[in-house]
Amino acid sequence: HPKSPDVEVCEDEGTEIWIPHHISDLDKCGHVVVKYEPTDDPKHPGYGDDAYIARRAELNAIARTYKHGDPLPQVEYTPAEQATWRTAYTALKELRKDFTCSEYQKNIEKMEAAGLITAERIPSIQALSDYIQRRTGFQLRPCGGLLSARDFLASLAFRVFQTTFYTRHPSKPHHCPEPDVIHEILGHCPMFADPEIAQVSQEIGLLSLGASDEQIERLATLYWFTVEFGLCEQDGKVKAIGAGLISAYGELKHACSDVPEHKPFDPAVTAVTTYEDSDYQPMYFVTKSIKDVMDKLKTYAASMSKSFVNVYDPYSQTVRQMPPE
Ligand code: HBI
Ligand code: FE
Repeated sequence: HPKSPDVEVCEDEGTEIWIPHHISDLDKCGHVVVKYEPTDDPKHPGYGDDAYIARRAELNAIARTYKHGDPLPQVEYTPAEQATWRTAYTALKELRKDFTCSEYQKNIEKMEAAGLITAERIPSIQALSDYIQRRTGFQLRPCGGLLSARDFLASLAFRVFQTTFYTRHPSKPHHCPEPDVIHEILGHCPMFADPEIAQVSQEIGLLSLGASDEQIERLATLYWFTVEFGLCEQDGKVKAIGAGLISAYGELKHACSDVPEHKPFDPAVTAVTTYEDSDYQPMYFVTKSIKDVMDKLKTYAASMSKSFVNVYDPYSQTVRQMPPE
């Protein structure tokens, strides 16, 4: 089910919504939402492809057995999956200079120079996780598909990013209606190596812990329009900061063109804007910088009605709920 795994009364702070307190509690935050799956969506490129569906299910099943502290699964990708990766990677590399933000370019270039990301094969998720952890403390853990927004956002509070392992369908190497490993690696990983995006992501995660369903919806929308589909101004142009754009050949060019509407990022407006998750966005929010996202998020957070604030202690990898000051 899409909500929290179970409901407990937290005696001292009075919230009735279960939250993960320790990073290992994320083992209970893997609830999958059925949406855009090849099994039941005729628009999914893998619809009706039994071999693809079986492979996707196999990789999701491996992901779901993962427990905090386990080594990440070392998947042997097939030659066909490697070919899909190569096609997507090569095409996106061409667009990088013109359409992605400088933070992305700097980080992916470093990862390429270190031999972590190459055209030849799908990178090791463990090696990427180790790399990102050294830069921003973010780590990757496997998940079995699209998660409930509550579970997905909760992990961000602990600087953990839930990562899918299956690849997109080979007939559509430039697009996938759901997250896939190519989106995670090319879209998210280099951005999670950026300290400011890491901070924005964790902040949204912390705000989500113990939040009402309505607040979760707003925070998921903020995440969607920034970390996933955000644009920023750089060198007098709009450039992608969002992973959903950076990893999608068609939508990346569309987003930075004059076709869609561009509005200034303002959390109070952005959080209540409905988004398109089955086609290109008709509208994108543009921020001055990633730091500007963080500054505005802080102001927005102060306006949320909350009876507690969540504080993360990185030494114990624990979240504590404190009375607001
Ligand atoms: N689950 N695995 C996964 N990946 C996502 O990007 C993701 C998700 N669940 C919910 C979700 N994104 C969106 O609701 C975000 O806006 C939070
Ligand atoms: Fe994503």
